[in-house]
Order: sequence, then C-alpha cells, then structure tokens
Amino acid sequence: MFFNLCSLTSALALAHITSAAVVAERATTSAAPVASSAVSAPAATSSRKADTECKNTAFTRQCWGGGFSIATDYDTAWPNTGNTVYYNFEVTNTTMAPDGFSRLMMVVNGQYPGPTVFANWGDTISITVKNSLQNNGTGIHWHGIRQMNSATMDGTNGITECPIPPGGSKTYTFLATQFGTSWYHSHFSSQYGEGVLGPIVIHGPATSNYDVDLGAMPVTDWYHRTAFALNNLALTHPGPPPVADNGLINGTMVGTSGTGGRYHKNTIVKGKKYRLRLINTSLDNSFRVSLDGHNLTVIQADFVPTKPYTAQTIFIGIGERYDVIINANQNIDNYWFRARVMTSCGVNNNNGNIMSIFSYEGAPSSNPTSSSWNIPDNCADEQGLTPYVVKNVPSATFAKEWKELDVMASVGASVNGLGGSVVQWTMNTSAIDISWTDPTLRYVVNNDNTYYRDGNVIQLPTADKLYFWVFKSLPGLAVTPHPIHLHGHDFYLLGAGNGDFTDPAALQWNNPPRRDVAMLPAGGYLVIGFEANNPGAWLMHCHIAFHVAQGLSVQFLERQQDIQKVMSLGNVNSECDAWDKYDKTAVYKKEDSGL
Ligand SMILES: *[C@@H]1O[C@H](CO)[C@@H](O)[C@H](O)[C@H]1NC(C)=O
Ligand SMILES: *[C@@H]1O[C@H](CO)[C@@H](O)[C@H](O)[C@H]1NC(C)=O
Ligand SMILES: *[C@@H]1O[C@H](CO)[C@@H](O)[C@H](O)[C@H]1NC(C)=O
Ligand SMILES: *[C@@H]1O[C@H](CO)[C@@H](O)[C@H](O)[C@H]1NC(C)=O
Ligand SMILES: *[C@@H]1O[C@H](CO)[C@@H](O)[C@H](O)[C@H]1NC(C)=O
Ligand SMILES: *[C@@H]1O[C@H](CO)[C@@H](O)[C@H](O)[C@H]1NC(C)=O
Ligand SMILES: [Cu+2]
Repeated sequence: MFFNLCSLTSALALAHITSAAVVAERATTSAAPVASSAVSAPAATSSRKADTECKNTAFTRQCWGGGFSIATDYDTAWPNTGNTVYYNFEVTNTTMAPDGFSRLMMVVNGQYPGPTVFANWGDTISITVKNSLQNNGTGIHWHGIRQMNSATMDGTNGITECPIPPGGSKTYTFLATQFGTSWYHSHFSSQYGEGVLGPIVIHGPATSNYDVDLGAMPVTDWYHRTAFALNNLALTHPGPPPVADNGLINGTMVGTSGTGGRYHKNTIVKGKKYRLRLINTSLDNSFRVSLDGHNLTVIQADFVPTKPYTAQTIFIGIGERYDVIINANQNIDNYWFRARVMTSCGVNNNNGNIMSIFSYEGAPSSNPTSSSWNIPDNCADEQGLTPYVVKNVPSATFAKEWKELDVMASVGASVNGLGGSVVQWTMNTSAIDISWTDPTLRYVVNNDNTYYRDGNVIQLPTADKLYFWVFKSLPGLAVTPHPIHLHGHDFYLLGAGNGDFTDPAALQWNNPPRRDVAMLPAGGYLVIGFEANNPGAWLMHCHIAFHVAQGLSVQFLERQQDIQKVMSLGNVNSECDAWDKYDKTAVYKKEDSGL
C-alpha cells in the first residue's frame, strides 16, 4: 500500500513519500473542506522532469512507476505488465433514438457509444468481435493505436484483413505501448456512421495534475438518415456532403423538435480538477468546444502528451482527440458545455444548440443560463501543441526527397455499378478502391507483387528511413479542409498553411507536434514526416467518412520484405476464405471505396 490520499492534509506530508523531483507539486485533493483558495496546483512545467520511480497520484500525475514516467519516449519503451484485458464485442443491427429520433443503428453490445476499452499502459488488449449483423461485413480499427509489429490487428478491411462475415468473429490482440485517449470504429464503408464505435482509455502518466478522471466524451455530428443511405447520396450527387441533423455529446442530445433525448450531464465539485477526454467521432463536422466560464487546459493531443496550455475554446477535427483539464473554480451553478460546428468545414442543422451540462454539486437542477465565450468560427487546427518528450527532426534530406500528394475532387466515370457520374476524391490523381477479398496483407502472404492500381499502394522499402509527404489541396469540384489520418504511426507535423507550399525554410524541425490526425487546410498544404519503423500495410486517409468512401486515401506498404519477420500472416488466408464464402451470396455489394 503506497499511501492513503485522504490522510494527507498538507503539502509537507508529501515530501517524505514522493521523490524530490515532484515535491514542488501541491496537493489539489484534501479531505478538508475545500475553500476556493485551496485549489490549483501549478501546472507541470517542462523544466521539471518526473522521477521514474515515483507513483502516479492526483498530485503526481507525471509519475507512473517502475522506471516509467511522462518523460518516457513510448516509441522506444513501455512497461511490460504481463497483464491482458479481455473484451467481447457483438455488433448488431438495432433501433435506437440517441436524440429522441428513432432510427436503425449498428452498435457494439447494444449500446451507443460502445463500451469503453480500459487498459493500463503496457497491458495486452484482447478483444473478440462477433459480427451479428445479417447483411454487412464488419471489422474494428483501433484508431491511433500504433500496432507496432502487429499490422494484422489494425482492423482495416481491404488493407490488413478481409471483413468479418455475418456470423463470424475475430480476436484482435495488441499491446498498449501508448497511453491516453482514443476510439475504435468500424472501417467497413460508412458503417461507423451507423454507430459502430466507442472510446479507448489507456491509463498512464499525464503532464498536469487532476483529481478526477471523468472519462471519454465523444462528440459527433448526427444524422436521422442512415450513413449507408447518405453515403450513397454523397457518391452520386456532386456537391457538399449531406447536412447533419444534430450533434451528440457522449451519445445523447435533446431532439431538434424540442422533444425527446436529453442533455448529457456531468456533476463536479467546486475546488477539484477534472480530466475530460474529448474525442471527435464525426462523419463530417468539426467542432470548437468550450465550457462557459471555464478554461480548458490541454495536456494531450491524440496519444501524444503535450506541455499544458490553456484555452477558452479548442478545435477538434474528425478523429482528433484532446485530453483537457477543467478547474472547477467558478461559482456553484450550472454551465453549458458547447460543441459549436465550424461552418467553414461542415454544416449542421442544429448548430448553436449542441450542448451538455456541467453542474456543480449544490447547484439547482435547472438548465444553465451561463453565457458563452466568444467562439471563433474557423477551420484552423489547434496551434501551440508542444510534445512533452522532445524530438527534433533532421531536415537535411527534405529538399531532395519530399513527395507530393495532390488532393482533388472530380466527377468520375461509373464505379462499382453505381452508373452515371460518381463523385470521387483523389490522392495523387487516383481514387482508392480497395478489394475486400484481396487485402494487401493477402498479397504479401501469397508473395504476389502485382498490386492493383486502385489500391493506391506506395512502397516504403527502406528500414527506419524518414519519409516526407506534402499534401496539396488543389482546386477542383470542391475545396474543403480534410483531417488526414495515418495508421500505424504518429507523424511529425512539420507545417501546414494556405496556398501553395513554397517555403521549406518555414517548416518546424525543432520538436514539431506529433500526432496521428492533422488538418489539410482548404486550398492549402500540409507537410508531414515519419520513419519507416513499423513493417505493415498502413492506410492514410481523410477521416471525413464521405471523402474516404469517395477515394481520398493512399496506403503505405512499409518494408514488405520485413513484414513476415515480425508477425505471422497465418490467419489472413483463412479469414479471407470465410469472407469469400459469404460474399458469393451477399445481398448487398460494395458500392464505394470500401473504407
Ligand atoms: C438491419 O435490419 C434492417 C431491417 O430489419 C434490414 O433491412 C437491414 O438489411 C439490416 N442490416 C444489416 C447490415 O444487417
Ligand atoms: C450494409 O447494410 C446496409 C443496410 O443496413 C446496406 O444499405 C448496405 O448496402 C450494406 N453494405 C454492404 C456492403 O453490405
Ligand atoms: C459518457 O458515458 C459513459 C457511459 O454512460 C460514462 O461511462 C462516461 O463516464 C461518460 N463520459 C463523461 C465525460 O461523462
Ligand atoms: C470533428 O471533426 C470534423 C472534421 O474535421 C469537424 O468538422 C467537426 O467540427 C469536429 N467535431 C468536433 C467536436 O470537434
Ligand atoms: C483562464 O486562463 C487565463 C490565462 O491563463 C487566466 O488569466 C484566467 O484567469 C483563467 N480563467 C479561469 C476562469 O480560470
Ligand atoms: C503518383 O502517381 C504517379 C503516377 O502513377 C507515380 O509515378 C508516383 O510515384 C506517385 N507518387 C507517389 C508519391 O507515390
Ligand atoms: Cu476529406
């Protein structure tokens, strides 16, 4: 037993049980009645290194123990707990009404959002997914999980696996080498838009202290028609994507006609600090979130811990996550938490009303009357993200080696039997159109190098080489911002901006943000780099569900020659045989990119 938190009443009491490196932290939690002046330990600062042996508590969040801390570079080291956490997921087709409007959904274990996967840093996670849908394949992608040497567990149909057929199941087993917040979702066409998604919380150290972990807070746009129907519309009708009917915060919202549904509510206690794990699980909308009267202190972006910084509002692009700390330092009352849709990157019919409630213990049970911060309406990604673990990127080879990936929309020829003019989004002039029957890892296990053109395969042959990519958003049918997401890696975000990319000197090489999603501005550019240190087949795509369905993706085949040295592809063919058998008589056929 380390110590009993409640027995601590002064910062002095800490000194003898925590290491010298962290004694500067003051307790934010105490058993004594909390006066408003007793709040607020200073945020962790970059100059103070967590001691590797101290334990993780409310006021020593930088610590973890066993030689690990917030200062550990998780790309190269993680605890080996030897522990495995097990989950059983069943995907079903069901009717639900998250905002009071009943519609068909597809969900995990009968709930939306699906169950949260909890693990500790260094645990093995083992999740058996059973497909109990009648008429769709499925598969679960563990967004942001690096899958170091375990590409077969990435859950990306057409790339790393065949879909799981109705009645079938697959066990995904992988190591939690990172910690923080993420989510899982189906990658079977637009199926995640029907509800096949849920949070992932991996406990680990943090760059700033808090008392209570409120858990995951998924924010999403919400549609009253099904995602498959909307996706079909988007494919066959040139123009902006369908307009969302509402938004959901942690799976719920008051109905747009004023009836049905409810506001999600969190109860907080004055004087305490709360960690909130924000996840944008949208199909199309990006949000700026804020809590009336309160700051949000960002401590982590995607899986990457950042030096804490404070903001009134935070932009969350699709697929992006921010872990924030809320200091309950205001008057005992009720406050609106707002998710405002940024109209320059998506439209929502209920914008301005997508809210949840933070209620101080002791406040009346009425709805808040709080006023909003001034919320800017733009589509600009968060700035000022400084990774806690410093990594500088060598720039010497950039000028010679960067490769361009142009992004553009056009009306293409008939694809997948849809006939007429089909809207396509291309990367390097080609819309991806993967084969569920022949995922890339099936080519690898069968030693077949004749990848089909529409697979948009880019080979990364050289071990540990730093590869650079410059995305350019070119004028075409439409110019909109795109949240670009890479599987299997955190990338270095070296630069992004409006207009053409002309000035390599303006890129950031000193400790640039690292993450797995970043915004490509409309008509602008995005520059990223990553090292080929994880053999496998990794999708890189726009996370707007309609755009990836329309082709906006490439895949990296990283060190093909090494893949079978670091993992077994033994199940790939047998899983695919099960899919092939179903596919022969399937009622529905693939009508988009399949992703
Ligand atoms: C879900 O159920 C509906 C109505 O019962 C059916 O039309 C549809 O095909 C089912 N979808 C899947 C994927 O099983
Ligand atoms: C998945 O099921 C939905 C109906 O629930 C259907 O509209 C869609 O075409 C199906 N897609 C595939 C590829 O099975
Ligand atoms: C969201 O809902 C889930 C399930 O009801 C709950 O466990 C979780 O704590 C909620 N998240 C927040 C931030 O309230
Ligand atoms: C989610 O991301 C999408 C796409 O970037 C964006 O339009 C939407 O506003 C984001 N939602 C939140 C809550 O940030
Ligand atoms: C928010 O942060 C700013 C800058 O750090 C600070 O001046 C302000 O007092 C904070 N407001 C609240 C409500 O904590
Ligand atoms: C883009 O496509 C062209 C033509 O197929 C190809 O030669 C080039 O290598 C591709 N670019 C990248 C970055 O793969
Ligand atoms: Cu896009």
